[in-house]
Amino acid sequence: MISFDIAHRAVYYPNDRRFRIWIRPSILIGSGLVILLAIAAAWIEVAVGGLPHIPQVPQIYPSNFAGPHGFPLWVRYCHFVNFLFVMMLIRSGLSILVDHPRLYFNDDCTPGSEWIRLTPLKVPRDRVWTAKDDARYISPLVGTPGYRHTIGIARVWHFINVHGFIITGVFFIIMLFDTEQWRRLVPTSLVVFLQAWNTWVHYATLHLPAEPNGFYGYNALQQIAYFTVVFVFGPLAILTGIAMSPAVVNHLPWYARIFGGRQSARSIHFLTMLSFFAFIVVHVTLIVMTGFARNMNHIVLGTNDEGNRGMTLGFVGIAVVILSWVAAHYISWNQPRRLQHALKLVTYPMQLLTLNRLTPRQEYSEQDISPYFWPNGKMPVRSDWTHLAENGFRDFTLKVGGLVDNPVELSLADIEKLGEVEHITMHHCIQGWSGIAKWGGVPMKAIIELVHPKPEAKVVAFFSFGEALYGGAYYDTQSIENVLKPQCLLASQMNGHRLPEVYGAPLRLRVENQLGYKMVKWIERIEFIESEKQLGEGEGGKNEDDEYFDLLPNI
Ligand SMILES: Nc1nc2c(c(=O)[nH]1)N[C@H]1C(S)=C(S)[C@@H](COP(=O)(O)O)O[C@H]1N2
Ligand SMILES: [Mo]
Repeated sequence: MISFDIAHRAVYYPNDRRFRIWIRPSILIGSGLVILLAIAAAWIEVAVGGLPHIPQVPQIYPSNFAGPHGFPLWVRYCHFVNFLFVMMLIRSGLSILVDHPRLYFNDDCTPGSEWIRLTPLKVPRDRVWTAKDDARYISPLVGTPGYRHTIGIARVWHFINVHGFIITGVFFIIMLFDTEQWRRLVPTSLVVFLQAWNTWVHYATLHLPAEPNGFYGYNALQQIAYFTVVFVFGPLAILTGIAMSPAVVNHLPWYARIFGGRQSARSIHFLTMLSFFAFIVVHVTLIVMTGFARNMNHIVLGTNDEGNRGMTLGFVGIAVVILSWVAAHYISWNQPRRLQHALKLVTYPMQLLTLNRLTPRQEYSEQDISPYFWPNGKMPVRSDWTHLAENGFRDFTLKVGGLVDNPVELSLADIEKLGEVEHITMHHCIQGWSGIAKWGGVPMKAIIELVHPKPEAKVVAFFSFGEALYGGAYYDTQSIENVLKPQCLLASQMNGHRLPEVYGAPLRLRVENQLGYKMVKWIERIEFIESEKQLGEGEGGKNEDDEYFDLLPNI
């Protein structure tokens, strides 16, 4: 059970729960104009030439449709479970989104450069404002699990359901082409586009065109809409989701560029969600308006009659979907640890085999460095850290010990002598923002060669001077194997200067194939251990323990 004590309430259920959406006026006006133009064109066409004729869609009528008519069981099954998964993806996605309630088309995420924000707040520039401060509340009626800063559990739902979504999608597409059903969805002649326009002209001028019986075929607009949902929105959602993975983007920076960059991919991911949602609204409206009982029999029972059974069962199906949200809510707050472990069971082995193998190797140029870099985490308040900070960390020593042959205590000057390197990389926070910076420091590999871990040491733990969100010292762990990969640094420099206090002075970790919370700031000491299970709650880090984040966040 997640406690709702004062500290947790302050985070999950803050006083400021206002919901505001701001959209960049040019985007609002631009998209408004496109819609208005399309509607105006329809009215003008009707005024000039009358309502256009909509001929029969050629490809799918009883006379020339070779395969079985109607909706086989697998179509009806996919339709239902896909609805279940998509709704869960939307709800958990909204919880993830409001953890950084701003969307950009640039990878710097400079406040003010967003095209949409779901917060009434502008980022204050006169004090430190962390990305966690910026997270917003969302009602559990809309989001799973909802409230504020529940991104750990929201990700569990998102990633569990995305497996169902992808498996259903792949199965559906294979079956489409294995049967004649693909002919319903895939436009096979250019005439379809003309017919689609004519159908639009009918709708836009408030006429209901004569409907083909969907049991045999769709009108052209419908066909294009269904085609787009299956063959464009679905794949686009998956591909832009992958473009947010630090392991992928840091190995193959060009992959994110296909979508205009990492943040543009996140924006497209969001727009795809909106398109799915808009589709569902229009789809359901038209289903109701064009013979609800018959349509429901088609898709629920696979029959083509006017009885009520499909409708009734359909409502039961909708009730099941809504119950799944209630159940997810209940499980989220009562069994968060089990949920975290359930996801780990699926994704941990799979990530070890796939994303985790991608070695970080990105190199941006000086011009790419972000003018603004969101800070995160609580500045240390411990007196030993503040004293060290007062004289520029000259007296700081880093203790590296645990299961090693040669425990050491190193000053910043000693560390520097191990050989410093620099890289310009993109940082990915779990909350969704990114930023590019130049980091300088000593590769963890050099530290490992110096201390020489014993064979039983498998994990390296980084302990911070700073506290975590709900109190207690911040720490995180890495497998030794991962810190031996390129671009894993104990960084003491940022953008050519000594690491600023806010960004983790005197030392912070950089692990470019994982999310930001793995990169402990204000490092106090390093310890080699057998397993992460020995520390804290045993989940591998303070955020993993307290906020149910993943042990291995390659995505
Ligand atoms: N000690 C400590 N380190 C921390 C955190 C924290 O809260 N405490 N937050 C992490 C998170 S969530 C991120 S995204 C990065 C942020 O690094 P930045 O402040 O340089 O952007 O630091 C990570 N390291
Ligand atoms: Mo983060």
